[in-house]
Amino acid sequence: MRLFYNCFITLLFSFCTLPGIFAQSLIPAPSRVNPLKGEYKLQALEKITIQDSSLQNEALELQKIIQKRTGGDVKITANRKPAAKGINLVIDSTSANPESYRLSVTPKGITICGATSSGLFYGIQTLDQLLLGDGGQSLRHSLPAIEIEDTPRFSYRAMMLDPARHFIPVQDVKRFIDLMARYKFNALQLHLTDDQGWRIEIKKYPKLTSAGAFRDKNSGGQGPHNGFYTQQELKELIRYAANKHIEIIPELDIPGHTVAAIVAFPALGCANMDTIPIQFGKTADRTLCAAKEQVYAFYSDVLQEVSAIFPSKRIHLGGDEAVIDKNWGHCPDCRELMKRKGYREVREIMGYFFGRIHNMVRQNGKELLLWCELDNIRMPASEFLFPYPKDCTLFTWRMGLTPKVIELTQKAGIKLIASPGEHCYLDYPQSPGDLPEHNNWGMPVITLQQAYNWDPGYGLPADKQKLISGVAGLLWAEAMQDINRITYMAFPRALALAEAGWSSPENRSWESFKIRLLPQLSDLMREGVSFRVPFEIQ
Ligand code: TNX
Repeated sequence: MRLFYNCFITLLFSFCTLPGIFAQSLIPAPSRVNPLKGEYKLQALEKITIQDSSLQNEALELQKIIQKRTGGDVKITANRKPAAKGINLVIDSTSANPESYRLSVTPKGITICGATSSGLFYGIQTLDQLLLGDGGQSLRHSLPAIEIEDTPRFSYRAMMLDPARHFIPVQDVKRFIDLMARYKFNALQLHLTDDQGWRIEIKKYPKLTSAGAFRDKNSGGQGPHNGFYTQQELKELIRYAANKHIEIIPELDIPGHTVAAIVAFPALGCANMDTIPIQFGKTADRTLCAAKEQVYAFYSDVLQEVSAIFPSKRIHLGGDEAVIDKNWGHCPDCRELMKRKGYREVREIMGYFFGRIHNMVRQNGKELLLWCELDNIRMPASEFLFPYPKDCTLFTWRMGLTPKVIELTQKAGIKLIASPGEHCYLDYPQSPGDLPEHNNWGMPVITLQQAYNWDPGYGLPADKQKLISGVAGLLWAEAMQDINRITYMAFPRALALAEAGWSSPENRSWESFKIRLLPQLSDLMREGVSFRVPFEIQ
């Protein structure tokens, strides 16, 4: 009898993760959904009960959701004992995964039980999506009884914004954070420095922003080419994101993508580089000089300030697309360095450069994140060199190279975040002929279906994918001038990515996703979020 019962429950669970009336708007798909008998009448909903005031932030999030979805005003009360009525928010720390939760709706009341406040927050987002229902009505009066158990597949689920190329005002970043939180993303990477702008206040070097953050001299300091975040603004943004259970990770790209810094402080570049034109705002093949002590002293100061602003344990320092032969290969100081160190090839300087920088990162108590560049590898295999240290995390990004990068990082014991060009580059067009209107670097199309049809673990056996800690969707902004364009490019592909990062492969299917997407699109439209209507899938 018990066996029969277990089989029945298993069958029911697997049935219910397929498109069905019970979970018709849930993105990302939860681990288990179990429909129960009856419904909960929302008119009876008067209060949210929390165990203690440490859950006040989550209760306030839920209170806003209830107001928005039902029109009702509910009180928040703190009480050790769960209440017999209303919604109970509780912590059950016995769960192994800090982000997991259980949500149960019965005719008597609603309980959300999180492993931590993060798990609870995700349970609240799921309840929000249940209240959205099929998206067809704006206010809801009842909820079907249901039980949901949910745990994320990956612990790192990120989006990257690029205010360096076009500045994004703080209130727009907050709007984007709100959207990320709804789909259970937990990290926002901010690409703060590049050829087109230096966007973070550094108190010791005010010229970085006075010269490096304003590339349009004719607009009175306004507009998408100009602007930077003060340290105070960043701290406020970090606090805002933390309330939405999102960690902000700063990125300062080095040694390439550094024109804005070199414009402010020309001595940071290699000597005798006048042959490479430097035009602020345009990508130029300039890099930092790897031989000058001044460069290391400067970044030591910068990293100290950045580390103090961001509580995140991680800092991203780029490492991509550095045109080293043209710079280090021709710079007398770098050639002298090569001689001193006995290097035969220019690319060996990269190990020296990041070796020194990485020590500074460690001294600040942070973990180094980098874009993985296979160009840095010396071939053939007999001379094989994978120059990344064990205690960094790499991002795989170049088109088609991810399986190779997984193999290499696995061998070297290095953690990996998956953001391959062919699925995660949300700056690429979503259909042929669609935006962006200028396509300087020949971007391929990434349809919603292509963004969705992706297993970040590449179907590998568990032990071969255990170092993959998550996914990241990238919104490079050379061609995005404001938040409306950013959300147009991000959505709905970010929902596909959210599901790749959160849901297990056995709970995912394109057919089911297409159905669950529709209520989400109505809701984004109701909220005035600009997104691309994926008319090709209907
Ligand atoms: C490559 S991805 C870059 C970015 C560009 C992007 C455009 C990476 C590590 N570097 O600097 O913005 O392509 O798609």
